[in-house]
Amino acid sequence: MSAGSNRRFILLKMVNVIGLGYIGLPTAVMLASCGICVVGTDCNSALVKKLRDGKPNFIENGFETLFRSAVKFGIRFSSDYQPADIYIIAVPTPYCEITKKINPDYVCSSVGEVIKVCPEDAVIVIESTVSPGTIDRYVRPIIDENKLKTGKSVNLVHAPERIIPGNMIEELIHNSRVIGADNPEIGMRIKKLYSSFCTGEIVVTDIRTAEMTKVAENTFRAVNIAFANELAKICRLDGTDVYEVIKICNMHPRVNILQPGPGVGGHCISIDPWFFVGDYPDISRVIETAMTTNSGMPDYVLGRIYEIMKENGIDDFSRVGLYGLTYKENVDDCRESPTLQLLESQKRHFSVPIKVYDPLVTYDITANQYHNFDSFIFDTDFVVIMVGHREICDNMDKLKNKIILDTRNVCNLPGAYKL
Ligand code: SAJ
Repeated sequence: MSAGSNRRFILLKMVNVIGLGYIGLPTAVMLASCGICVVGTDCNSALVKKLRDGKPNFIENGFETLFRSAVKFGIRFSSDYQPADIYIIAVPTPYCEITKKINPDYVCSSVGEVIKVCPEDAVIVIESTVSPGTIDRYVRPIIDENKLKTGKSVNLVHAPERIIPGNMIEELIHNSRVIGADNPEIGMRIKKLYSSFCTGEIVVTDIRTAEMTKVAENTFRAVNIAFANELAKICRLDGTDVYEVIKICNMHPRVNILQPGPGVGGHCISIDPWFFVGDYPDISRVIETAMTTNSGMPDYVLGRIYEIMKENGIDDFSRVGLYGLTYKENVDDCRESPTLQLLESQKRHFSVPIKVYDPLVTYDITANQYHNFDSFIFDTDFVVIMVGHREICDNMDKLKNKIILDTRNVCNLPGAYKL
């Protein structure tokens, strides 16, 4: 075999995953654990170094074992884009808070870097969530312009992920997926790649449909949560227990209401639905209202805190504590966290920041933050459960003599206030 054909052989087996965050890294290690040659690329060189030193950067059930297996299979990490046969781009897609439209800059700059190093006919798979039409509007022109300049063609695919933080590895294996491709043959090739670890059904469709399904799924969940939040407020005024109401409603074969909470965080449900509002403002009325309802929940909780303080004769915040900083239970991710939103809002009204503690946030992220559960409990008379981490569920007896506002319905101590 000549050097050239040997190189081609290596390239055919090579996947370069761009962006080693919550989606890119698990996907990269999963592929590598299946024996596929993978290089993970990230612009954060400190992260690359950590990964090279064998230290994964987040906690997920089963992730550490998978990471070790990927290392054994030879996964590599780099700050540079690599010549490869297939690229999987999993970089963030923020939105503009004013226009509510997607900011595709990270995706576009990654694609721009990929086309500098990729061989002819490489496949670029966008895994990042994008608003419907983003690939045609922003990504395709980069590919087309490059083809005009260099004559090099590349194939575009959109394969949005569906995994849930907290159960990522299980879901990576078992969830069904969608793959949108211009060319069905390329779609089938990428389906085969994902089938190396995914046992769920993989539907191949066009790019536009794949973009739409991803944003529609997250929007459906956001609207359902908003309904639960609104119902919680209605039940409160009506004097009924919203959790009991939802439990009974959900026994109906065609009803499935989600749970109310202190707000919606994370990088998906709290952002993706805004893409519809940004692009279709006149017809996304239900979605816009739902998103506004969800974003108003941290303030609603702050109002409840104030009411409960008044009822119990507490007139300053120094003995009040928020349990939980992450956006939901048993994950270490604080992006768009309802607790941080509540603290932000509280800062505008009162000078002393409320005490706060989260077992999974070991670094300082806000003022008055505790790193020890017992000291936090000792220093507070009124505990607001913002996140139902396993730790608090297993130690509820420590809250026995406290005033409690339970925004997650995890506490059954008598007298605990609910949303
Ligand atoms: N929440 C509630 N009530 C509920 C469920 C969730 O208030 O009944 C809150 C959570 O506490 C959290 C937020 O909503 O603050 C979002 O959490 P989540 O568990 O609903 O969703 P994510 O953001 O962790 O993951 C979602 C998932 N999408 C869907 O279920 C449709 C996941 O499958 C996607 O892969 C992910 O978004 C993504 O990356 O898009």
